[in-house]
Amino acid sequence: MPVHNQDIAAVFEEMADLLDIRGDNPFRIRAYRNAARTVLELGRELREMVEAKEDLTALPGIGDDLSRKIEEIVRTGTAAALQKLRAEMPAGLTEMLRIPNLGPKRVKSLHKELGVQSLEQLEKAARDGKIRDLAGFGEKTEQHILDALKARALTGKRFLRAAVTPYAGALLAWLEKIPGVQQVAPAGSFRRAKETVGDLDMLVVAEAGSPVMDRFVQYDEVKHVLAKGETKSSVLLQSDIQVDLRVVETRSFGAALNYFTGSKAHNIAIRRLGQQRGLKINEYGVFRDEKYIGGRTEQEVYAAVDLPWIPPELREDSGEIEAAREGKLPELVRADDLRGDLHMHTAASDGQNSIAEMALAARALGYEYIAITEHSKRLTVARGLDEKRLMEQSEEIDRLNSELKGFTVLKGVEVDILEDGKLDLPDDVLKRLDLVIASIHSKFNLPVQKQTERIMRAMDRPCFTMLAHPSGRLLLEREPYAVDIPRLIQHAKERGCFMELNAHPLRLDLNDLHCRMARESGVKVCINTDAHGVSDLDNARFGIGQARRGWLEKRDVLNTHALKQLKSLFARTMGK
Ligand code: DGT
Ligand code: CA
Ligand code: CA
Ligand code: ZN
Repeated sequence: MPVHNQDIAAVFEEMADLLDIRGDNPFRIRAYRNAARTVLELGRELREMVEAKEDLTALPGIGDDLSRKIEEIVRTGTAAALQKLRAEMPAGLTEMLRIPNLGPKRVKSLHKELGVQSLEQLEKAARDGKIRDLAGFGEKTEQHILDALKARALTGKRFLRAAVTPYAGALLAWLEKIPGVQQVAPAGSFRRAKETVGDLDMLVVAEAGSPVMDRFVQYDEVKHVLAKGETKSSVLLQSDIQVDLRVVETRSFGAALNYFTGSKAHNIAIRRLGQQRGLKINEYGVFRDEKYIGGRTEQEVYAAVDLPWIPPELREDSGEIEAAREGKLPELVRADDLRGDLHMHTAASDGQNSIAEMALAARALGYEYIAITEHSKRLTVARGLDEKRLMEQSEEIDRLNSELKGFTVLKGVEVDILEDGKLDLPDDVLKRLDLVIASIHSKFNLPVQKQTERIMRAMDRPCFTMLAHPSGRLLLEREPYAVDIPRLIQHAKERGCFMELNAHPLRLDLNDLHCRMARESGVKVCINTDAHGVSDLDNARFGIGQARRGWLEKRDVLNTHALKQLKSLFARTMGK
């Protein structure tokens, strides 16, 4: 891994902290802190300056000693002096520094006065009420420490995007109403539409004197305040979701939004493009020779490095920058491109509503068609349909269609793929339907080759329109089964059938990479909600987010097509 300026600054910061805890010479400590800042704000990579044998002592605050240390860090990734300091001090002290509200001064006094040298001892001291009596602490700080330790135990915990969405919406609306607040935006993985979110990042532009931070930490849903400052605060909501809020100036809004939207890899790549042009790009703006030249909008940031604006869902440094440079960014599919939903259940199997109720709800969303796709008989827990009940349902759909104007209910099924790759209903029954969705609900543990071949055999049956939830994963709950998705995509291409992107927030299956693969192979992806009730139809938006992360355009998505076109695409998959 090449060493970046941030890495060098991090070494100096940690050295300053450790020296501070040890009670070292304040001038020495300040020298390291200043050096860290110089390094961070430098518009060029020190690594390159070292390679070019440039004189680093020409930089402000960098003397012989620091210049040698920079060379050492570039060469080895760390500094022997830091290793020595770490070895001299209990490891727990460094960890304690990462707790918001605990700076070197406080860590030092916890260590000296109470003998605390680990997070466990810190927690015990706080629980025993020993910390409140230390000079400079108090009861409130003691509680903050306990809260932060709890939050720390929770970090690593992730939330479904769908679980944080209502919280994000409510908080944004509430922030907007605070006096002096001019602009509010979500950032981070949430804005990139990742299927799971570690914490929520929010950005605010506010006039000077706006009470935004005071109000933020008083928000109803706040359980703990983890840190509160003028430009940055963090809280834990009742739901245990952490929210980081940053307040920025108008002229920095675009630059900050770009920075805090990430991903980190994308940021680093953009910043490097800036460096190549002699620009410094950070969360405050775009700078040439310390002079602000832009950053009010994200467009200004991208324009500074000769790129068009890049949609957040693509910002993973996985080819989007090259595509942007060549003018080949995809025109991503949008929610209002969808014309229907082709996977849903009704009360006939394990759903909650009637066919008519599903149809009316879908029409209210602006759709032109839906498909009813109940489970097949094998799935007894879901009251799967046998041939007789399926044919009865067909008649009900015919009756309904004759009443509905400008809206069509298609006849489908979600048929189980049996262990040998046969389908759970006979071909002559399936043939009478408009489409056949097939999926796996048993034998998840087959070896990868067997599982893949099982599904390929199913695809080769005379009636097979699309494979539903292809990997079987349940986010945060169940890993995908072992299956070779690229091979399935290839087979779907040859067979002329389709892949589902199941939009259920727990599934989002296909994943983004496989969506991209399907697009590149020319296999259309169908965004289906798998709704079990009318309110589930709304989940399509999560499928759209995932499709966009997968670079899909309107034409790559099956259910953006008009009914007529759809029917001819289906006919080929139904042996017609
Ligand atoms: P998450 O919360 O784990 O789902 O993922 P993110 O992407 O929201 O990550 P988070 O909350 O840690 O940080 C928000 C954004 O801030 C991240 O996407 C990029 C930016 N960021 C954070 N730390 C760094 C860093 O060390 N370097 C750079 N270049 N950007 C960073
Ligand atoms: Ca985040
Ligand atoms: Ca964050
Ligand atoms: Zn289903």
